Amino acid sequence: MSNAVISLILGGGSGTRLYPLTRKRSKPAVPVAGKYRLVDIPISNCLNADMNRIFVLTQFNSASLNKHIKNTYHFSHFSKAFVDILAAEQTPDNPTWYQGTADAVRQCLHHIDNYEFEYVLILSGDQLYQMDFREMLQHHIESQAEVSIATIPVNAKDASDFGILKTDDKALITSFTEKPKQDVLAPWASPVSEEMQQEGRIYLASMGIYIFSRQTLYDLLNGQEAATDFGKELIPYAINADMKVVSYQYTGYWTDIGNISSFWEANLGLTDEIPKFNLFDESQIIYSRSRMLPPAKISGTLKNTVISDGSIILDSHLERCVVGIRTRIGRNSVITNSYVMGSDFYQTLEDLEKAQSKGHPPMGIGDNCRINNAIIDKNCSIGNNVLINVSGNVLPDGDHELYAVKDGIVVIKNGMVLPDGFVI
Ligand code: ADQ
Ligand code: ADP
Repeated sequence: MSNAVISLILGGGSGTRLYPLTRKRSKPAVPVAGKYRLVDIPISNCLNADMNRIFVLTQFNSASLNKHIKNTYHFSHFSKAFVDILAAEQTPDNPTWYQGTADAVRQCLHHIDNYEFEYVLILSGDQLYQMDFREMLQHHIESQAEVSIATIPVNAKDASDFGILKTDDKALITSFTEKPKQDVLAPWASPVSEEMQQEGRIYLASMGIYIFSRQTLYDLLNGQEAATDFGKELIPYAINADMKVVSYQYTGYWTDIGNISSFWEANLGLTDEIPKFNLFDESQIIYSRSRMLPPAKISGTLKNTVISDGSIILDSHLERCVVGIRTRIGRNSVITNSYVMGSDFYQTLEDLEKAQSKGHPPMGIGDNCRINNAIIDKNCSIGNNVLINVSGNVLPDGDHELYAVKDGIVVIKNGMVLPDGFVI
C-alpha cells in the first residue's frame, strides 16, 4: 500500500519567522534537538511509515541541506527509496520562485509525473511530531476521500495561527477558514471529547498535513491556476466545490515550530522528565546523520539537560538546556533555559592560534558566563565573562549585528564572536 504514495515535504517559504536561524541556511536545514535538522522529522515519519519516495521542496538550495540529505539518507540499490531536494528553479515557462505551498507543488508536478503512485502526502517542514501516516492513508481510502487533512483540537489562543474547520458526524469537512481572527472565532467551535473540552481545545485545526488522491491533486492544481496556497485558496475551494475533503483527527503530540519562541519551547520541551516528543521510541526513530563523534565528556553539573555527542563541558552548571554536537563550555559558567547548537567542526591547534592572534576566543562558550533564555547558533565563539539575557528585564525585539531578540529570547547568529565581557 505504501508504494502507492509519493511524499512532498514543503521545506520552507522565505523563513522570515525563524530569522536569524535562516539567515544563511534554508529552513529544513535548521538544527533541532541537538543533533538533528528540521527536515529529519517529516522524513523520519515517512520512512517509519514505509513511504520512502520523498521530495523536499525548498526555496534555497543551500549547501548545508544538500550535504545533510546526501550524507544521511542512503538506501539499498534494490530499493526504490529516495530523498531528493527540489529547489525552486527558473524555467522558460516559469521565471518565479514558489509563490506559496500550492504553487510549490504545482511547479514540481513534472518531476513526479513519471512515478507510479495513487496518493500524494504533503507535509510541512517545520513541525515536531511522530505520526503513523499509514493510519491516515487507511482512513483516506476507507472514507473514499479525495482530500484528507490531518486535524488536531487547539484552544482559542492558538486557533488564529491555523486553518480552522468544521466537520459533519462522518468527518466530512463542511467549512474551513484560514487563520481566523479572534473576534470571529466563536462560531468555529467543534464538538470535541470531554478531555479536550476541559483543556479548552474546542477548535479543530488543520495540521497542514494533506493526502490527495492523484487525479484530485492534478485537477485542483491545473484547474485553479491562480491558487498559490493550500490553506488560503485550494482547500477552501475544494470544500466549496463539494469535493470529499475529510478530517483525520490526530490525538498525539504535535507542535508547529514556525517561529523563534515555538522553536525554543519545542527544543527545551525535550528536557522535561517525560518529554511529549519521544526521541527514545524505537518504533518511531528520528533519523539523522551518523557522525561517528566521540561520547560527551562532562565535569560540570547538569539538571534537565540534553547533551549531544562530542561535547566537552568543564566545571559549569547547566539547567534546562539542549546542548548540540561538539559544544565546548568552559569553567564556572551558568547556562539556563537555552539551546546551544554546537559546532560543525573542532578547531585545530592552528585554528586556535589564528583566532587568538585576532583576539578571538575559541569556539564554544568560555569561563564565568551567565546565559539565560537564549539560542546560540552553530560555530559561535563566546568569550569569558559574557552575560546574555540575565538582567531580569525583558529585552525588546530587535536585530543587531551579532544577535537578534525575538519574544524575549536572544539568538546569537551563526558563527559570531562575542568578546570577553560582552553584555546583552
Ligand atoms: P502555515 O504553516 O502558516 O499554515 P505556510 O506558511 O503556507 O502555512 O507553510 C506550510 C509549510 O510550507 C511550511 O513548512 C512552510 O515552510 C512551507 N512553505 C511555505 N511557503 C512555501 C514555498 N513558497 N515553497 C516551499 N515551501 C513553502 C499551514 C496551513 C494551515 C495549517 C498550518 C498548520 O495553511 O491551514 O493550520 O499549516 O501548521
Ligand atoms: P549549518 O547549517 O549547520 O549552519 P553550514 O551550512 O554552514 O552549517 O555548513 C556546515 C558544514 O560545513 C559542516 O558539515 C562542516 O563540515 C563544514 N564546515 C564549515 N566550516 C568548517 C571549517 N572551518 N572546517 C571544517 N569544516 C567546516
